[in-house]
Amino acid sequence: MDLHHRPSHPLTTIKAGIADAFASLPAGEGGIARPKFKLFDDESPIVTVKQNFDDLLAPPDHVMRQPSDTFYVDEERLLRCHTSAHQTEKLREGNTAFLVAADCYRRDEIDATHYPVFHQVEGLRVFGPDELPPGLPCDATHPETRDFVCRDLRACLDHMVDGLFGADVERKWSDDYFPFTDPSFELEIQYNGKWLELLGCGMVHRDIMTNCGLGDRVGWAFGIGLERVAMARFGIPDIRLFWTDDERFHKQFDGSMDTRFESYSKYPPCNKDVAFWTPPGLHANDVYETIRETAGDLVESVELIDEFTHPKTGRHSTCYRVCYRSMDRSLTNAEVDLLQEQVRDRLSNFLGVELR
Ligand code: FA5
Ligand code: MG
Repeated sequence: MDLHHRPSHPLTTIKAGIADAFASLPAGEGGIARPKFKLFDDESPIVTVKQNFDDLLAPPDHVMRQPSDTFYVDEERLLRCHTSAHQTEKLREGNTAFLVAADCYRRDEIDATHYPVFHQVEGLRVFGPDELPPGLPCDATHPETRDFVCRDLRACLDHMVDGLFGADVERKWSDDYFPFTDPSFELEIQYNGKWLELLGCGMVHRDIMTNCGLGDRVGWAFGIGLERVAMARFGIPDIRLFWTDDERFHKQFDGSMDTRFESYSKYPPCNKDVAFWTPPGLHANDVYETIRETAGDLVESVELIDEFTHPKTGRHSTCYRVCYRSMDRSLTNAEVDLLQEQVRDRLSNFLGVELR
């Protein structure tokens, strides 16, 4: 479950892109310096009900508390359903600017954009009295202080979105609700003609600050889903692909933010070899062309795997491996056998080769 630790995995790249954005924030309003955000990305996925819900002020009847929505380990412990589960312990440990990257678990619908395991990055920033513009009280109920914290949150997240998607991407901020932030917002971006929900965020609820011994401080927090970002940024069509061991997926990613994923079929391939005596002057492209004419898009690749010249007769033999694979369905053996028969017939009838 440590996809975001695998070198060059798209989720690792997005995590790094987010960390980079928070390391390169422009100065805040009035030139106020930015703190250094510490990255935690090795927290155990098993957390307590207290960490995941109670400490975050989730009401007793919150839907996510139900075993139908969350994976419980026992009555006291569960697989975290969001990285917010680490907010209060990190605050109590004295961290005032940090990111938490981790796998999260939810019983959710399973489709192209939902998966029971996904990844989030949490971000949290605490402001002390000397980090607010002059004259603003460090008071979470003060309207101007609230406005300032929300503006700062938005500026930081805008900078992050600039880094992940470019400054031109269209964004939409809406009010949202989370028990642990007040006020709360959601950010969507325009992607492929649709609004894509990227993250939830808000001003850290003052009761949380108080419970963590920070009643005289204010702060903001956000949580962003990494799969959504990676799918949009790299053009990955299905969330299940993050879990594949297929080299055709992984070899496309090298840690660059500019990768455009090229789809390949996920249906099983079927290899068939064909060997023949090659008449002088026959070009390999003629072989490829003949096979393509016969089997069309059901051919994924044709590869020359063997060739030799007979020591006595001087005749030349070649062997090609044809990989059959449909982009949209599983091919039956009978179907592939028939295609291969047709390929063999054509090679002998049209190219005049002698099959071996
Ligand atoms: C939260 O999880 C809040 N903890 C976010 C937050 C943090 C708010 C801090 C305020 C302060 P939400 O359930 O909306 O919020 O999930 C946040 C993001 O995680 C979503 O926008 C989405 O990108 C991603 N996400 C949620 N569920 C799934 C899923 N099943 N599969 C993939 N991504 C998901
Ligand atoms: Mg949401």
